[in-house]
Amino acid sequence: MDTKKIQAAKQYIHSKIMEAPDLGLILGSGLGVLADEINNAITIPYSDIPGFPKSTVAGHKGQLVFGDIEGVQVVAMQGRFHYYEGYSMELVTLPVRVMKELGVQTIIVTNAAGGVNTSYQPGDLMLIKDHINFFGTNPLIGPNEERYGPRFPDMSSAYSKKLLQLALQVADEENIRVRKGVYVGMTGPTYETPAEIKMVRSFGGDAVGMSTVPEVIVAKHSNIEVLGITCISNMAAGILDQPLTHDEVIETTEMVKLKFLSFVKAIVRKMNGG
Ligand code: R1P
Repeated sequence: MDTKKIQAAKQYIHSKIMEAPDLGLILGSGLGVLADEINNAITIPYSDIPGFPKSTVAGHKGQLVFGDIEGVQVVAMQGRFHYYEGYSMELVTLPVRVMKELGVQTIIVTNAAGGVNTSYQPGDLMLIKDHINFFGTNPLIGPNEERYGPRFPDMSSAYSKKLLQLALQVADEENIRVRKGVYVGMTGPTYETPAEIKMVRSFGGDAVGMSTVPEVIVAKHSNIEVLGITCISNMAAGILDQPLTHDEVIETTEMVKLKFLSFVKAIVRKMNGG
């Protein structure tokens, strides 16, 4: 882990912001609209931050937005980095390390993913109760920095049970139907084959995507509490007789954006005691 890179990014960001964030928001494909809801926003393009890579995927703007939502100081990643973009696991997860350095204690990680559970429908929101790491690698491989966390981190509750309960309660109060399931992370950039989806389902996966798992591993390593929200953007391969496209992913997230926005804002309000 390149601690100099983490410190350089932190110092640059510190010179630009007024207040340290408590909550981090990692916004998935087509879900960056949440950052537009931030009050008193200070926007920092990734290209200005030392060591930060570029966002290359459609639906990922490529900037950090600081400010407040529902009275909570947040930093939102309007666009994330994916392993398939050719970035190392270290770079994919660099923003999580930087968030920790800036004082973030909780992260809401979001993504668009294919529905593997056949009872799901495109447009559903799924709270992540657990994940399966199918990347074939792990962002913590390499020398361990004890200052951040232990060599062998416990992953038995990577997704905070407390926050999951809080989100379920909010869903109930706001009358929003949510699912609760297991997110399976694979490298991409190919969408999965029908045979792979059958395997994922038999392994207990409910949704499949190409992100989130590395970020959550690094967050958990440094003792950040995590809530995960997936937008089911399409059904995974082999369920419907139609090809999968990223355009469809973006279209579905556009369709559910109001539900997604009001859900996350209500969660933040509740986290803040509201
Ligand atoms: C595929 O359509 C893209 O959408 C999802 C997949 O992981 C992949 O990057 O993006 P997010 O996980 O960033 O939401």
